[in-house]
Amino acid sequence: MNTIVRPRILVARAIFPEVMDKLTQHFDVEANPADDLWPRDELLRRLQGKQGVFTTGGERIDAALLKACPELRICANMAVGYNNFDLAAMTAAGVLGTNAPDVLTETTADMGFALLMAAARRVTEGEHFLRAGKWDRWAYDMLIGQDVHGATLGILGMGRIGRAIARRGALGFGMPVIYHNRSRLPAEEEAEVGARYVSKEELLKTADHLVLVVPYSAESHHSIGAAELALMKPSATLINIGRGGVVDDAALAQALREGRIAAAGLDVFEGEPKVHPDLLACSNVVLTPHIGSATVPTRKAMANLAADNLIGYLTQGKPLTPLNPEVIPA
Ligand code: 8YV
Repeated sequence: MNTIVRPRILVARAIFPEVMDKLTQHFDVEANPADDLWPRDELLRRLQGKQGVFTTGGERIDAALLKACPELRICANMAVGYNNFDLAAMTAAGVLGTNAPDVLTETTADMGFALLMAAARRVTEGEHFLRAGKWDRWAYDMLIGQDVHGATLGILGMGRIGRAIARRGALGFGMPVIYHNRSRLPAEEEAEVGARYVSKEELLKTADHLVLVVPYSAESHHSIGAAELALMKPSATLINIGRGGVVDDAALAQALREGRIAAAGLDVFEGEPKVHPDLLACSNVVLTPHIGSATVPTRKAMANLAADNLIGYLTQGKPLTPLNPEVIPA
């Protein structure tokens, strides 16, 4: 009698039970229900003999890991960003990488706007003030901030999420929208999202609210540092929903402390989950723990997409959102 050998996969973090159920219909699954953060050597050990791994963005997949796990064929990230993957090393090793694009675009754009509004209108600062029992009278300048409607919205990084933010600003808040990106959008796309292309310098000098949606890479490291912050208006706000490391957090804290920009809203940090102590000490920054995609429907859609990539590739050779399709056997 023939026994069908099912592919073996590792799910590196705890995920939705229904997604685990779907995976176990197709694979022998080693899971992590306790949601432990496995040290690298434990991840390597658990990956032995596995053909696939479900990652969530925190697990580094590089040449050394791939060499130590020769049976691995696919790493499916439950994130649109994949700076945890050394994609060149994966391609060289013939290992497929997949990410989770599109399903989180609108949710993450909502979060960008939430941070923008909270920072500009000093929402969390106001709440802390109230809870601390400091609200004992009206004052003409109590917690006055900056307008969002009609102000100039700047966007650095005009991918899917950048375009969704542009649409919100232009259509919902009557904001003139300017952007800078490595490559300029075609004219019809610019018109559709209501955005005008400018140089990075003009973006920094002109934006009232600047939203960063840039992936992290050696090239984007500290794209916003002391020199860039110095170009911004003292009334401006800076929002980062892209990746930590795109902003020099120490330089930003100094600019906020010295009032060289008005406020910031940050969902991502250099070296997260640690947050620079100087940022923690600033009252004019809204801080959230990397929750840009954290809604029930969106996190379920991301987990399902990662699972469907594993199922599609390991059972039929057909992943949904491959990053290096050149490794897929013809
Ligand atoms: C993820 C994200 O939740 O998709 C991304 O790139 O930043 C978030 O939506 C996070 O990366 C999981 O680690």
